[in-house]
Amino acid sequence: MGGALRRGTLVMAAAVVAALAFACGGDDDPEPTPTPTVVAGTPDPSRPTPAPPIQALVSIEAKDRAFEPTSILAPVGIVVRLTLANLDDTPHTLTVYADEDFLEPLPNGDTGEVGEGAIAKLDLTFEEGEYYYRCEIHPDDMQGQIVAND
Ligand SMILES: [Cu+2]
Repeated sequence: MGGALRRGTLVMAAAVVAALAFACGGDDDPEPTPTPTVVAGTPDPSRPTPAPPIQALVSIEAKDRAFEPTSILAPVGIVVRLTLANLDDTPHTLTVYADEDFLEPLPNGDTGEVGEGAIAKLDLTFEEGEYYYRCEIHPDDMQGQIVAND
């Protein structure tokens, strides 16, 4: 009887040691965080990248040489489609910048000239912060601000 009890205790002790060793082994070598790869340049037409889904829509009008609205709240981290409807009889652009001095245009943030009666779109993903847009043809008259947050 006594011998069987000792054997059981020894087996228990061995199991505890194994569990501790396993726990310690799990602590080192954390998985390295993969660095996001940014692919620049012209997309390869033979391997089209599926566009991310549009998840928010913001409509902007250009009328009487003014934007409406001139202040936009945008969500962070999803694709926001900005449309510019030009209701004037003169061309406008919708051009988005990361700074209020209009020195850092966003990639893919410029519609180019949008003619009379035409509609153009920009698909942008914002990080938290403030962005600024203007018409490149009437930069003093036509400006607006985008505030992006969660
Ligand atoms: Cu304009």
